[in-house]
Amino acid sequence: MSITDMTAPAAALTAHDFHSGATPIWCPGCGDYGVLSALEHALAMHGRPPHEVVMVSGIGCSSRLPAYTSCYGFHGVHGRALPFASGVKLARPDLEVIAVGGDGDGYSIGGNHFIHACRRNIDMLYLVMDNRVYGMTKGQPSPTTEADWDSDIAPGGLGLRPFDPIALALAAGANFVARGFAGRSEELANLIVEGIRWPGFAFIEVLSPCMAFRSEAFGWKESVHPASLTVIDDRAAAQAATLADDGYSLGLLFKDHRPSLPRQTAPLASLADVEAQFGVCG
Ligand SMILES: Cc1ncc(C[n+]2csc(CCOP(=O)(O)OP(=O)(O)O)c2C)c(N)n1
Ligand code: SF4
Repeated sequence: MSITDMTAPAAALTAHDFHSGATPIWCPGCGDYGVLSALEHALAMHGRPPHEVVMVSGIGCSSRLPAYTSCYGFHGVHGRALPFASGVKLARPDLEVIAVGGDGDGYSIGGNHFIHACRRNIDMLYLVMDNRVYGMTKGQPSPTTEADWDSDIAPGGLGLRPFDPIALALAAGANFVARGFAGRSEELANLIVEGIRWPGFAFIEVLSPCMAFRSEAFGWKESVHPASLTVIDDRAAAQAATLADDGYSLGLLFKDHRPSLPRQTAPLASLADVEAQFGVCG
């Protein structure tokens, strides 16, 4: 490399730089295409190259996303994206860590990890593509499915009350809580950049319709609307606004400033370093 090359400013990144070249096998019309596009644009705007970004996922259609990006990726075990992502971030705080997955992955089998990730506040982005159904395993209801959602697999509906992931995240202590929509890719990209740059755990619930098992979710594009406000540093007010909300408000809903983990910025050398981070005694 010549001296001129070494001093030349790095070329601006584009969304294309974050594309792996693998063709997604998602169904035509799946909302996850919009999320992938928004994420690639967001990463380009953020400006860190693909080799400095780690994408972690569990299992599900949505959890295939890391393979479609050129970043480092880990497609792991169902419901375990967050513990793995936490380990990566604690060991390599110099890397940008993004965990992704579906509502089944993150709110059912991974629900416990979700609660504790909100509480621990490790610096990473968690993007949940919520289609209110298990897409990959052919349409079982998830924790966000409406009680009366009728399908071949659950005739008449399960009769179980869904929970609101935004309310749960607030109750568990999350400090950056937002909702996006796969069909509004540009807005979602801006929200994702904000989440990546937030110094702590950033949670974005993305409404991402499953066309194969919930084609009525096409109608979500008529239901979504901008949130009337972002609540800052007042968790009780944010919770009250969430409980009064119709569940389709988009944008940054809450942010609160609280110190995040890890507190060091250099890569950790050993398990002892990780234990010291968490105050684990021998
Ligand atoms: C331990 C374990 N239990 C169950 C499954 C079966 N399984 C695979 S994906 C999935 C649900 C996926 O739903 P979601 O996370 O909402 O993703 P989507 O496919 O809708 O994007 C389930 C139950 C599994 N792979 N591993
Ligand atoms: S089954 Fe649903 S979630 Fe899975 S790829 Fe098809 S449309 Fe997307």
